[in-house]
Amino acid sequence: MKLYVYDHCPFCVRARMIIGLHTLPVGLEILLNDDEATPIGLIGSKMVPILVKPDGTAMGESLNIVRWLDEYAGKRKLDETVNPQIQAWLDKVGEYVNKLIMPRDIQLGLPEFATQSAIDYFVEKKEKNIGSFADNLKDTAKYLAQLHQDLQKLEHYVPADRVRAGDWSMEDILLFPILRNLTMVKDLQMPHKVREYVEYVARETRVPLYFDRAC
Ligand SMILES: N[C@@H](CCC(=O)N[C@@H](CS)C(=O)NCC(=O)O)C(=O)O
Repeated sequence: MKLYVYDHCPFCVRARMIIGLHTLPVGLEILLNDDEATPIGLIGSKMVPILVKPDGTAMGESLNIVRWLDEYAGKRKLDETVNPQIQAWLDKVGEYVNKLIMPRDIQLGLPEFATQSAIDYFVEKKEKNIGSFADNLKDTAKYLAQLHQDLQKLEHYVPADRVRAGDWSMEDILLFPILRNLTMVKDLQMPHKVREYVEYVARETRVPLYFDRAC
């Protein structure tokens, strides 16, 4: 099987997590961000992740891929329960987190941005949603102050103990990809338990973090 992704894509991380948890034989293929032909040829839209299954058919939509792979692996690992507090936290942080993340996505030397045209494609598309990357970078301190407050709240209900006990949930599939992307923000301070959670999940799912290249 093959999974088409961008490294920075949080939806793709969802699929990578379940592959790592089950150690499934799925090859990772990182597309250039401006490659429209490959995803459109596979699923009819310019969107990743895309899973190509053993029968050669292609499947889009991260949560469908996650559930399909969890089932395919034989013994399901994921509980469907999602703590409403975690969902509310994700909704709140989701309002501004891309302003910290997207301008940094293109500064990390990721394979999907190996060409200038791939970078230009991303910038043009995403600035329509979040405004100028340069302006957002200048506002880093403001968004980081808000994020630090929100992370302090998350510290109270981050499910670090549950995952340590080997119990995995859809909640982790939703939460970890966002926290993983935040590790690319240089002055980020993660409260103790949140950091423990992120590092543990990264290890168990084999999805590396960005701490070493934060900018
Ligand atoms: N609902 C989709 C969303 C996937 C998605 O938005 N992927 C982004 C990358 S993070 C994408 O491919 N966007 C097209 C683009 O950036 O041109 C899913 O869960 O798989």
